[in-house]
Amino acid sequence: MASVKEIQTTCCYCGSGCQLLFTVDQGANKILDVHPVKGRTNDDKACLKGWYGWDYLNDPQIITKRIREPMIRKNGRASPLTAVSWDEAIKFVADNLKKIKEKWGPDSIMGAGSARGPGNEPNYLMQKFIRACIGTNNIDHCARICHAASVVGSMQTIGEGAMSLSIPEIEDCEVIFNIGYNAAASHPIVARRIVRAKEKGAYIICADPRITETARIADLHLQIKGGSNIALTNAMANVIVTEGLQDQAFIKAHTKDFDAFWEIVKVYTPEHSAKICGVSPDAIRLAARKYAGSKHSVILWGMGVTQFQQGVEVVKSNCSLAMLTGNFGHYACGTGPVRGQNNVQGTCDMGVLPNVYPGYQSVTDPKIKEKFEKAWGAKLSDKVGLTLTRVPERVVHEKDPAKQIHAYYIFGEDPGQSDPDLEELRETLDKIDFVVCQDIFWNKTTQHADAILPATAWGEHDGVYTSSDRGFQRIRKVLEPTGNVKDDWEIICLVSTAMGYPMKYKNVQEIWDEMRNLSPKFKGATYEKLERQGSVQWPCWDEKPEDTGTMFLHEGGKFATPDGIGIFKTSHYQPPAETENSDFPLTLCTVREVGHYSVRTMTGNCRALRNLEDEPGWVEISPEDAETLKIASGELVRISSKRGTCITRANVTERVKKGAVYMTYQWWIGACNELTISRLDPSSSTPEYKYCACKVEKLRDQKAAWDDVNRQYEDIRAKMRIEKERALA
Ligand SMILES: Nc1nc2c(c(=O)[nH]1)N[C@H]1C(S)=C(S)[C@@H](COP(=O)(O)OP(=O)(O)OC[C@H]3O[C@@H](n4cnc5c(=O)[nH]c(N)nc54)[C@H](O)[C@@H]3O)O[C@H]1N2
Ligand SMILES: Nc1nc2c(c(=O)[nH]1)N[C@H]1C(S)=C(S)[C@@H](COP(=O)(O)OP(=O)(O)OC[C@H]3O[C@@H](n4cnc5c(=O)[nH]c(N)nc54)[C@H](O)[C@@H]3O)O[C@H]1N2
Ligand code: SF4
Ligand SMILES: [Mo]
Repeated sequence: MASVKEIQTTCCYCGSGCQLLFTVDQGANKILDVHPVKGRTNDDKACLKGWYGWDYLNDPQIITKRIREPMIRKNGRASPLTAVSWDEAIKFVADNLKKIKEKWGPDSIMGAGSARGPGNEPNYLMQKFIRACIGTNNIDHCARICHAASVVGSMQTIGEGAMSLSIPEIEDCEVIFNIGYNAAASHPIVARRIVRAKEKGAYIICADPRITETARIADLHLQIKGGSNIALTNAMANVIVTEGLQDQAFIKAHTKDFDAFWEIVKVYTPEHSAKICGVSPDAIRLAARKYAGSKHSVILWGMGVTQFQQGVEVVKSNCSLAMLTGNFGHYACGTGPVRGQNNVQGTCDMGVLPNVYPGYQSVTDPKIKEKFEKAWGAKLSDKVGLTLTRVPERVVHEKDPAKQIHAYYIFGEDPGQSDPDLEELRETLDKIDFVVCQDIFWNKTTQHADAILPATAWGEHDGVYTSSDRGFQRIRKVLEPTGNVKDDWEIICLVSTAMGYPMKYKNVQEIWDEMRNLSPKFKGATYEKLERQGSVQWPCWDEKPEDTGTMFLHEGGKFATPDGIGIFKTSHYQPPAETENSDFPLTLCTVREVGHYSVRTMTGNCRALRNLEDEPGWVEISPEDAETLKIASGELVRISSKRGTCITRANVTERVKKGAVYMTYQWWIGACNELTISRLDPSSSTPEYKYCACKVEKLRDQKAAWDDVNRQYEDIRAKMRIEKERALA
């Protein structure tokens, strides 16, 4: 008799937080069926990644393979990675980190947490390890290269960095202002809510330089020039004030600094901004009137806002637009920075950031520090730590060894694929004395590691994720892991203990409870409540069953700032750092596609998803540019910037405007981050992934180009130590 069991868990890809039901033959340790079931955010739906994205658990070895043994380089970077016992690997990591800490001090060590498979509990431990055992606040994660600008900009205006509303509320909004967000590809299950809102009569405004699916269903598509967001949002505010459409009572009761805001905004008449944005003044007027015309208006935004050096400024401007029109503090309105990864909201919640402990408690507040010192029995640093995008500065560009980063502990991230300007990143990794990778797959970063610690994947461990709308939800173990792997939390405990700061837990729930007791905002979100409710949205202050969590923030206009008052802020427009020029006449913007996910270690190893799309990816180019370059759709082309070059296929499409090309960052051969610029937003340190200058060249000998692609594919597979036959279609 097969021991067949049904187990519900949360999807491991995007922040939509869909609920999936696995049917498992536990005797055979085999998945029999997976389908979506009703959850708070997803009803009973999932996108194709939910349906098919678990195949990587079978390790089909298409682009990379699972790591099953701890590995170290016994004699420095030039020596090979060899499999060793856990004891030897842990000792090796602990000894090297200890040596570096003694020689160069705690601030010479950097840690990166993971917004992906591991979940909240191992991330809580990761920041605890870096802070209490190493003794530095140098801890960060991929939110930095993602929605950090949303956190910083929202904190400075409305006091809370997360989505103010919930995913289900979106369908009851009357006006959706969608700016720099492509839900159909990024959060398909959020996209359904946008479609439903449309069906219920909502007016949809889409500001995006491309014709996305949201643009297609929008009532008004503002096809603005890349990098011109703030000229648009300032002009919308200008129209609202000039035409007297603002909510004076809300402004008076709940906000401050309107006058300083107006000093900037008054310059941005629709006529002035129209020239910067490349849309008509009347379209801007219409957008402003519609947006201000409802108390159920929401602004949804994504990477088209944050991944610019002016990202934080646009976020502040978005929050100000919502304050200006009284669109905060009640059902179906507010601000929606829709967090990308399955657990990027959670990894921020857990304090895997250089400035805050779990629960967004400042590392510079002496009382808070004292609380954590007491709880953790360690002396903690009151100095804000390093952001991960500034690691290259502190390695390649810092000449004083005393100020350099000497060790990098990378837990569940692949900067070797996902960070900008990969040439510089590789140089950085190569110069760092000691690099640790704790991952489930061989990836581009593991190539540079001195030690590799193999972890269990989503589906092989328990825990909690936080969905984009502040919803804590359980993940559950579905399969028994195979190979010599350990849970992420256990690995961190072993390293910490070996370094002389003992950490010991029975299970993830014990870690969760420690975290809750130190984080007032999350205190009430017990495992019991999570079981009972399925999802608990923070803040949830009280363990009592009556406190079921919080659907929307800033109720009644009371903001999360210290005095409860919202602060108007915006900035003047600045062009992107690197603009088109005679050598590089096109602009490159990098985005995502629906079937593959971030660095693709996981979706690249799911057969159904691989069959949809494979290397070397695509570059979207306008018919006009393609004609000038004599490029046909499907042809291989070379694309280059000042920093690097790669081969990809041309997708000639009317969805993009002349002069601008788009790549997705999922591809290892068509790797757009060889080209991107590492220019950062000064206040959030988020890179300007969405804009740099490039050129596209026709490749006359297509056969030679395909041979090159195939060679590169084989080379990658060899580096990832794949043993299986090439499974390419
Ligand atoms: N050009 C360009 N680049 C970008 C972007 C862009 O728009 N354009 N977007 C950026 C954004 S928004 C983000 S968030 C980043 C994402 O970049 P990353 O965070 O680097 O990418 P991910 O694919 O999410 O996963 C990182 C690693 O986690 C590992 N992993 C998954 N589950 C587990 C687990 O349970 N345990 C352990 N130990 N490891 C696990 C995976 O194998 C993978 O190696 O990319 C950024 N890069
Ligand atoms: N399938 C899949 N889903 C994912 C991911 C994935 O890799 N694959 N990654 C996840 C992650 S980490 C994240 S952060 C989210 C991100 O999801 P999104 O925020 O949707 O990110 P992008 O697709 O990078 O960019 C959004 C849009 O910004 C537009 N844009 C570019 N420049 C500008 C500009 O100057 N102004 C405006 N207004 N728009 C501009 C682009 O054309 C694009 O349509 O997706 C998550 N979901
Ligand atoms: S929408 Fe996101 S959470 Fe839902 S199934 Fe797709 S990838 Fe998973
Ligand atoms: Mo992201």
